[in-house]
Amino acid sequence: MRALRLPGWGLPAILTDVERPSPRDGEVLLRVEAAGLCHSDLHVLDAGPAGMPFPAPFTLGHEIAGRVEAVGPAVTDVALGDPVAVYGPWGCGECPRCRAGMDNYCDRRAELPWAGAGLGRDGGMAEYVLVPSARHLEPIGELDPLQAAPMTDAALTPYHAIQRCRPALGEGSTVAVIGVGGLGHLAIQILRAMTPSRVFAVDVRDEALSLADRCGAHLSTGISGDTSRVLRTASGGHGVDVVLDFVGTDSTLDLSAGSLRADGELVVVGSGGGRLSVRKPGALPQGARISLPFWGTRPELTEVISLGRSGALHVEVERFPLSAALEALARLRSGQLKGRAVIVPD
Ligand code: FEH
Ligand code: ZN
Ligand code: ZN
Repeated sequence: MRALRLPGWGLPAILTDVERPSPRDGEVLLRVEAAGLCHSDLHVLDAGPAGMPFPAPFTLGHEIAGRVEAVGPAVTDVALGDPVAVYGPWGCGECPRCRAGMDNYCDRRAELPWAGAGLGRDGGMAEYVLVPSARHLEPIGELDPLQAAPMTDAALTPYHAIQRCRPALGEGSTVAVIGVGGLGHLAIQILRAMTPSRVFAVDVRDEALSLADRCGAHLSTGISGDTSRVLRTASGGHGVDVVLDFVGTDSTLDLSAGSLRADGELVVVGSGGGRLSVRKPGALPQGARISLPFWGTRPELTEVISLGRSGALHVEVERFPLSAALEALARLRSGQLKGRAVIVPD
């Protein structure tokens, strides 16, 4: 079968043929219908020879939707042909976190030779994908797989981040969404669907700010030396209650700190590698809380797919056949994508 592979750490991705896997005890084989492309795939490809804490080669793709093609012995909770989305952060399955459906915070992460689908284990940028357990499969019903696949990360990650700071997102609150890309545009929709908070979108690109407006942002603004003043003014002068930083660079973290209300929450979602000094006195306001959420939980994926099926979420998708996956990677890297690239086996 065709697959987009990382052949080894520090090597470029290749489109190649690999053997189609067969499910063993407890495993499920899916025929892939869609696989989302994420900035983290670039981090995987750019990890260099030292790589990440799991071995290569493997097939890329951690945002997956498809249909059950075959099941291994003892698998009873899915049937052939079932349309499903895949929960991507596969943990050990035995620790208290995994038992609570929080594989994203598995206690044994450091011991595992993988982080999940397309992350040390073969992922979904292929014709078929092997899922280690049916517990990772979420039924999607009539939801378009090209919508469902990116929701497993691009929607699940902001959903998890938002759920963790819901108490700060009540009536009269304000929230800044910094970075209106694959995750940010869904964050705006989730905030509008689930909270009364007023949403301020920040991005450097005009087309991203237009997307923010379409997604329901109450205000959208570019990034300049004046942006924290704009956000402070829009929030009544005291700063925003929550900042969701989907970029995470030095400049966006500085902007976040300068825009946050006292006792506000700074949520760093983006892996831009930026630094922010945490000291008193310092750039952060009194009472500030900082969090670095990662992906989302298995129960939250059920909630996200339910939001998707209700029509409350719409993913801006740019479709690519698997045969053009390397072009999709190039377009992601050059910042030319409008929305989330989704790879479809051809
Ligand atoms: C996936 C794998 C590794 C790092 C970060 C990610 C995110 O895309 C998950 O939301
Ligand atoms: Zn991702
Ligand atoms: Zn675990």
